[in-house]
Amino acid sequence: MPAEPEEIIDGLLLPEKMISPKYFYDERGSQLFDQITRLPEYYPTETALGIMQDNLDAIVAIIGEHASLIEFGSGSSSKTRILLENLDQLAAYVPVDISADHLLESSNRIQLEFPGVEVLPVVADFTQAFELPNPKFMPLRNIVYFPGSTIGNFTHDAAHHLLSVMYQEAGENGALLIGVDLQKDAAIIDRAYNDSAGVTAAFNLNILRHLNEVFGFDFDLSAFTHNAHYDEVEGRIEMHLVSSCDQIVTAGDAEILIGDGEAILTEYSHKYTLHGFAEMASSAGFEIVKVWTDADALFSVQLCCRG
Ligand code: AVJ
Repeated sequence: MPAEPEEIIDGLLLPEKMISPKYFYDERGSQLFDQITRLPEYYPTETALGIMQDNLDAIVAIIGEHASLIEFGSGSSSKTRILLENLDQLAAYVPVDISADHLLESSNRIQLEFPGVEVLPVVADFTQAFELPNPKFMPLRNIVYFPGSTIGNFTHDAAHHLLSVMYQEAGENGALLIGVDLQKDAAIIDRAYNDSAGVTAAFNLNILRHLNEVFGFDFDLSAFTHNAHYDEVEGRIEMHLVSSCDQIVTAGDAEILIGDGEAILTEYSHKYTLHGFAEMASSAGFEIVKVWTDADALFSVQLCCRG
């Protein structure tokens, strides 16, 4: 990850302080997120995987043979393996991630596991258009894969922009296979981000430890508490770190005053209605060809084609 303390300081000097959720994922943060995915309260991961398993034949048939699978974000999860194991004669697997170390390590592992698939990692910030590699075998179509409902981290404008980038990268005949978390009973969502074991709280606080370690901040982790709550009007989880006293945090020459009870926004996790997501996808050029959900309609996996 490029070192950008100025960007972080700018966010902390705003009237409504914020830190980008991309800073959650240092090594410890990735481990904690892994633990989150196994929590009984955190329904998205298990539900998404269940949807993929239950509809694997249909998903594989729609994607077809000789596709190139382009995964936005790091590709080491079980949601990637299930496709690599089942797609017919994949032309290539192209994981795209901004963090080179993590990307190259996990692509090496995937390459060893799937010697018959050409693995072509791309180090890039996928929120902007980037160049795709040329596989040895010409793919019949590109399938952009974005499984974890990471789209939820983006505001509606940014999500729309990201979908436009995906549209461009999908190319002629291309498609997008995307996980989208759905609006539902607020209590279920609140529980998923306020687990009883406190793993989400530790994940949230770890962002400060990460900033201390990499960018030289002096955050006192014991002076902040985790707060996550579902805003039904906005249709999103808003996750904050709340200061439990008046304090001054420094990084180099910068001084950041944080008041008692003041909150730093660390993450949005937007939940969509089927209609709301379809509208946004179509404004980026996509047509929704198929929507798969679980029996309780907690989560969706959607196939969007270039219209
Ligand atoms: C990885 C962005 C999909 O929004 O649910 C989990 C991150 N944050 N618990 C989500 C997260 C707190 C997760 N995403």
